[in-house]
Amino acid sequence: MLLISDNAMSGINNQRSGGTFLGNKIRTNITGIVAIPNDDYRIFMSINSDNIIVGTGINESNLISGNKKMGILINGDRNKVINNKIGVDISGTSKIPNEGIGVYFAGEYNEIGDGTAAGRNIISGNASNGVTFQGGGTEYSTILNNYIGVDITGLNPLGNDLSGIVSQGSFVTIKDNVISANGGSGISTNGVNEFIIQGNNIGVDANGENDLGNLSSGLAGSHNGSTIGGRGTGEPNIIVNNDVSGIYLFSGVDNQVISNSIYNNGNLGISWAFLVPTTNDNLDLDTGTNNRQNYPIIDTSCYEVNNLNVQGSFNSEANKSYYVELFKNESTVTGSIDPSDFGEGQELLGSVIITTDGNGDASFIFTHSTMVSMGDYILSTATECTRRPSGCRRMDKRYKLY
Ligand SMILES: [Ca+2]
Ligand SMILES: [Ca+2]
Ligand SMILES: [Ca+2]
Repeated sequence: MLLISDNAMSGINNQRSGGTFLGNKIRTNITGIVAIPNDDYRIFMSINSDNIIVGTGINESNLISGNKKMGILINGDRNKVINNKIGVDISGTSKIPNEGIGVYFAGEYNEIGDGTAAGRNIISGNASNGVTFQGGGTEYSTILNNYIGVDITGLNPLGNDLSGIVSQGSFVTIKDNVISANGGSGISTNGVNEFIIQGNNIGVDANGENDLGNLSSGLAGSHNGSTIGGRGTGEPNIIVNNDVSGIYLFSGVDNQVISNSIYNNGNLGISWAFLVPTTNDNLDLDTGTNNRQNYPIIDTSCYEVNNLNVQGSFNSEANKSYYVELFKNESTVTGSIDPSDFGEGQELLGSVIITTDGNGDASFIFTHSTMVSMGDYILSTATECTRRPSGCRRMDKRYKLY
């Protein structure tokens, strides 16, 4: 174990390929509970090469906290950052902020966390973003099963001051993380493409229970062709309690939003248009964010003896198939019931696939046998099946169940 503190330059600056760094404490004292003050404006670890492993198993975790700039900077491929504490103390329960980003990487096949609980990084308490990736060459990199903005238990807030993850690269998978209690958005994107966001708790603790909302949106920005959630086991995200929207996309097309639990966010569950709902247009010829996909209309919704029956209609592009998902919002989750009559989707009830006719029209009937409560709201989304789909979400107070 090394104590790497009070250096005039980077704690470690690796220009070689290959290597492992284990059990170090960087910029803290030997007990790992206080930062060592100094005037060093360098970073802990600069990796300008490939195939470096930072941390592995028990007792091999690095403590990377209290630095004047970033915690870890990676400009290379196939590096692994596993089981480190970055921006927190040795116990993982209080902040020792790095003054810059916790982990920054540019390069392909980099791994932040390995998907296991043992390999999880705690990336919290930093004075900037938790994780930032950038550039055109971030393909196949993964951010798996980390705690970003919460403590080592996953239950208490230790937010990074800005966003949890800032994505300025493409083809990155963000899966099974807790991304909560950060000062900006949970995930912020900027003109990126084809990234996958699945199985994350965004704005809530590791158990999916207590409110640890991010102070902006759950996911906000500009991106194309992304997959947010999915129909497979473990693929939907929980996006709740965030101060602005659940998902707030400024621009970009072909983003699919499937089967996520989105509720109790300050504004809309999903916003394609600067925080105001989009309106439907005949044949859905309009363009813009996610091509302003039309939403389904719930015409009737009735519930008796544990049987919910929903009948709806839909108009979009002619002769295409759409995947309609039906959600409910519990009446007690007041943050999901928006003044606009549009809302959020707390619990997925099920789905139907419909095909529009030559006029772009389709109708649907959905039945559901499990319990919904009087006063709950029913809402729906539509996602195009045949190409990279779009999604939209509507809750209408008229279909409150009495
Ligand atoms: Ca809301
Ligand atoms: Ca439209
Ligand atoms: Ca359209």
